[in-house]
Amino acid sequence: MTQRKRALITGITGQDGSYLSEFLLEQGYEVHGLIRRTSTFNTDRIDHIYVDPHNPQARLFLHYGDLTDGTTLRRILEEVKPVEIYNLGAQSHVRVSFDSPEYTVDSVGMGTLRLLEAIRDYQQRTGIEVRFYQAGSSEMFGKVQEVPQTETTPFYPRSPYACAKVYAHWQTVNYRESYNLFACNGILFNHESPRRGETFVTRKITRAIARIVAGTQKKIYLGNLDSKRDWGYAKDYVRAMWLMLQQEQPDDYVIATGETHAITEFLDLAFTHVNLDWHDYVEFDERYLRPAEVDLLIGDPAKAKKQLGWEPSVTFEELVHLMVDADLQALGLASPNGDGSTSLDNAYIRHNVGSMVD
Ligand code: NAP
Ligand code: F7E
Repeated sequence: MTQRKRALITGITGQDGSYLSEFLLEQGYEVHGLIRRTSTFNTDRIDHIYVDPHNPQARLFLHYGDLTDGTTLRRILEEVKPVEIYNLGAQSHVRVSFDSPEYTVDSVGMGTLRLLEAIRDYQQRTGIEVRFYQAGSSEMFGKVQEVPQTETTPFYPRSPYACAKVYAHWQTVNYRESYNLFACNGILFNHESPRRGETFVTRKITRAIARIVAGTQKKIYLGNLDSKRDWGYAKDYVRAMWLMLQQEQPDDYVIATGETHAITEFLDLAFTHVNLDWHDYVEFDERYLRPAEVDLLIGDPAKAKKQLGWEPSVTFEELVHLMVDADLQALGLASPNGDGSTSLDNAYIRHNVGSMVD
């Protein structure tokens, strides 16, 4: 029997880590993930795919570790012997990175370097080729120097998080060029889903709407509503990560929809979906402002389309609706479709027949 391909994912408990795990398991991989020890459970997003490791059917395995702990990263690499590594672990909240800059840079920037060094050593000693994916971000474009942003647009990061991602990006390029490592940077624009962290603006809005409909919340407090983002669906974006590592040559790719929308447009679509007017519920709170803002992001995914055959499958409106529906359903409330189906069913299944969990 041929051995299963083994992948290691840092950040497996996050939004993308959970979707990527599902995707790789569907592709027949054995999946290993790095998890942090926390005083409360942090595996909600992957509990549904976890099987006890004593079970011969088990193909998902978890290992305690942290990107700030290089010794453990090396040990896990030796134990797991992965052929693909997806570096998704990060303190990923931009606003929080201004409050906790040192930790953010340590996990995002130095964490990537620690992992790259561990891979370089491992590959040189064993001769086993390891393919590496780095979770880069459109935040690296920050104060944008070009519209739309492509793989060649200069970076202008505007937060400790973005500065650390730029550092990780260039280290990844350097390890590719210096040590012949198969290393790819995905420059992913914002991608959302029902599993999006509750403090990012999209999920904060859709979760609040469900509570407003349920009568348990009256207002939602937000910061700057003027910024524009290129928002896609997370499940589409993890497929792009995998595609990058299946190419003949390593390269860097922008993954985006090519459309940009203001937060007010997200509010309009989301509240209208439940027949409410957002102006009646949204209040301003300056605590959510950032010392420096990224005003406009819009990516050009032409290279990914041409070389990877990748395209987004869910429109902006479908994304907003599927997120609202999922949060309504989580509270046991009916989706406005009224036929028992959800926008997620309608949007994603139409494009990608296959298993889905949300
Ligand atoms: P997320 O939901 O915030 O998940 C982050 C993951 O990283 C979690 O599993 C978290 O573990 C883990 N983590 C945090 N600090 C760590 C550390 N010191 N060591 C090891 N793991 C650590 O993020 P996401 O939205 O899935 O994004 C995945 C990656 O893509 C991140 O690197 C993010 O910066 C990047 N990215 C995201 C987007 C987007 O729009 N979602 C766009 C571009 C790039 P816990 O569960 O224990 O907290
Ligand atoms: O903010 C504004 C905020 O936190 C979007 C991360 O995944 O994508 C994400 O970073 C916009 C900003 O995402 C609130 O000022 C207004 O202009 O949802 P966000 P982000 O900062 O774009 C990139 C690509 C990543 O790489 C990151 O890891 O919304 N905004 N009011 C607010 N934002 C939040 N969070 N909360 C508010 O109340």
